[in-house]
Amino acid sequence: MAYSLLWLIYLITSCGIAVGGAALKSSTAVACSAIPAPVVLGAKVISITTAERYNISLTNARTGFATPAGLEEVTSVEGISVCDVNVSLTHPGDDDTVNINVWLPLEGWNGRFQGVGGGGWLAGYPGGRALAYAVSQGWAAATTDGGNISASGGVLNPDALTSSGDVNWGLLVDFSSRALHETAVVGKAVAQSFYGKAPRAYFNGCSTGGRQGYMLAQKYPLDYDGILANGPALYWPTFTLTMNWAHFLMNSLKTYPSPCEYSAFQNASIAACDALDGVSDGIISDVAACNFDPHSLVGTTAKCGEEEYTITSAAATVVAKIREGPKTPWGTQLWDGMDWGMMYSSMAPTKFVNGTWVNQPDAILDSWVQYFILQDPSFDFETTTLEQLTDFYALAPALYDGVIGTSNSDLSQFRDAGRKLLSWHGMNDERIMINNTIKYRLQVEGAMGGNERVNDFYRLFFPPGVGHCGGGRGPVPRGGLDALVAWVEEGTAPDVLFGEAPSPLTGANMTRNVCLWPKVARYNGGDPLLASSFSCADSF
Ligand SMILES: *[C@@H]1O[C@H](CO)[C@@H](O)[C@H](O)[C@H]1NC(C)=O
Ligand SMILES: *[C@@H]1O[C@H](CO)[C@@H](O)[C@H](O)[C@H]1NC(C)=O
Ligand SMILES: *[C@@H]1O[C@H](CO)[C@@H](O)[C@H](O)[C@H]1NC(C)=O
Ligand SMILES: *[C@@H]1O[C@H](CO)[C@@H](O)[C@H](O)[C@H]1NC(C)=O
Ligand SMILES: *[C@@H]1O[C@H](CO)[C@@H](O)[C@H](O)[C@H]1NC(C)=O
Ligand SMILES: *[C@@H]1O[C@H](CO)[C@@H](O)[C@H](O)[C@H]1NC(C)=O
Ligand SMILES: *[C@@H]1O[C@H](CO)[C@@H](O)[C@H](O)[C@H]1NC(C)=O
Ligand SMILES: [Ca+2]
Repeated sequence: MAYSLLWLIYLITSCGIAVGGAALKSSTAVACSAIPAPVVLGAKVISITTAERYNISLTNARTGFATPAGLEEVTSVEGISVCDVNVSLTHPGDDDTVNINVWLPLEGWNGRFQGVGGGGWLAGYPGGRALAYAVSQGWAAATTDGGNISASGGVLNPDALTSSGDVNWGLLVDFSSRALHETAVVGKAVAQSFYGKAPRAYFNGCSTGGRQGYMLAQKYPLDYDGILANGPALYWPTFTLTMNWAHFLMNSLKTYPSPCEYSAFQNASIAACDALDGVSDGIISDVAACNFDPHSLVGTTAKCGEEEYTITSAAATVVAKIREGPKTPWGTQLWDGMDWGMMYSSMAPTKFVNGTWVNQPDAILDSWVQYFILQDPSFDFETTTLEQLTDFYALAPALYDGVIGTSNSDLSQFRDAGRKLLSWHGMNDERIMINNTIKYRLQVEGAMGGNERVNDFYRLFFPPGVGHCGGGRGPVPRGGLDALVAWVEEGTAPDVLFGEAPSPLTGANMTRNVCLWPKVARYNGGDPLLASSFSCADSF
């Protein structure tokens, strides 16, 4: 009896059948130290290093979830043990080195692989902080430095230009797409070697990570079974310029509003438009109905503790033009603007220096102009004229849409292979305007049979009041990855994403279901803090 039970357990484990939710290693599995260098087409593997590491604890592990408080939720991870794998590769002719870091849980593998995306000019975060939480949840996970185009995510490395001052195309291609594909290839291959079984594969990213997810769906549609891609930095060449619009405005109007003045505009826009969606909950959900006029504040006093400012017409003009978005000297719209309700102080930050408020330039944007548009790292964006800016809007997509635009609307391979793309974008994203994502979505709908047919493989959600990858005032979607897994593996397509945040009015826990775009959450009466007081509808 005892003997046959043991035999049965042996049979089950040696066939790699999942027991108790965890997939066990199959008989073709190899030891961590014996994982072979994967074959990566178009690249040459320089090295593979592996090490078993036991009982790792981290207090600052990134969860990959958005949080009401800000971009990055961190948590403690305790006592995980992994096979840590680094694969370095290069592309003959490009003189580059791409480092890929894979963590494979030694116990409790859930049968899945997760590619973890980056942010700003960082393709990812090798070294463990980005992988530990996924591993603690049973995932094998990988991330890449994407060739290391930047060490900080803001300023680019000098080798973004070659020694002769040309654009380092190989490195740009690595960052844009190639290293993302290779991370999937390498991560899945080493997981398969180590466990003896091919994993299901998912991608998880926001901002640059969101762009990476869309790029994978467009260019490498077979790499992942499911892609979670939030707050995506699509149309990178042009949208990145638009992130600099507020800085340009402040410089050209020589007006640098303090965070307190910006807060007064944000509060007044919310006061004017909160109720238009049917419920005064401190959140503007119906942004299209909001016609706030910032000039209505001119002459009033913004007061924050001891600080007091009289709102000037110039400050109101800065805010009005942030909403409007960039225009040429002759008034043609260059790109979209930012909706009302925005946290301006994190989009157009100013700082207090020598008794006065000054611009706080954004290195991500400045380096895009310096290195890639002008190949002149010494160029001072602070002095840009509107004529120059208009030129940049023409040049940037002409030069770079093909490599990093992430705007190809043909997702037919992705769709036909049964892959799923889940995406949300905070309506008060203070870095990437939602119209950027809506523009892409409408392009895909135009190319691929309209809204409902696109919903079969690509679902999009716009949580009201939510900032860039989290933060802001509105309920932040939670559990997107679980929803994606259920969609891929059980076929249950999500119609809502569950969101939560402290109420901006009282701080009490507020829940809300974010509806599948273009549906909106209509208030039916009852407690506005409860998701059950709303239902998804065509209009407010
Ligand atoms: C892999 O690289 C990371 C840094 O990116 C390093 O912290 C880690 O020790 C390396 N692991 C192995 C097995 O070489
Ligand atoms: C794991 O590490 C913790 C401290 O980080 C320690 O208290 C514990 O004894 C370790 N467990 C094992 C099995 O080594
Ligand atoms: C990335 O580049 C920076 C600056 O050149 C350098 O300090 C850093 O060591 C590089 N990191 C890797 C992983 O190559
Ligand atoms: C805006 O409203 C918040 C409360 O939501 C408050 O803390 C802040 O002081 C207000 N800003 C101004 C300038 O009054
Ligand atoms: C977004 O696009 C819509 C439709 O074109 C437009 O009406 C709206 O003003 C745009 N919003 C912003 C903030 O630019
Ligand atoms: C602030 O004032 C100091 C002393 O006059 C000066 O050295 C410094 O450059 C000033 N900083 C800025 C940003 O103007
Ligand atoms: C908010 O309420 C939801 C639903 O009841 C619950 O799942 C969540 O844990 C609560 N969050 C907080 C911070 O209390
Ligand atoms: Ca409202």
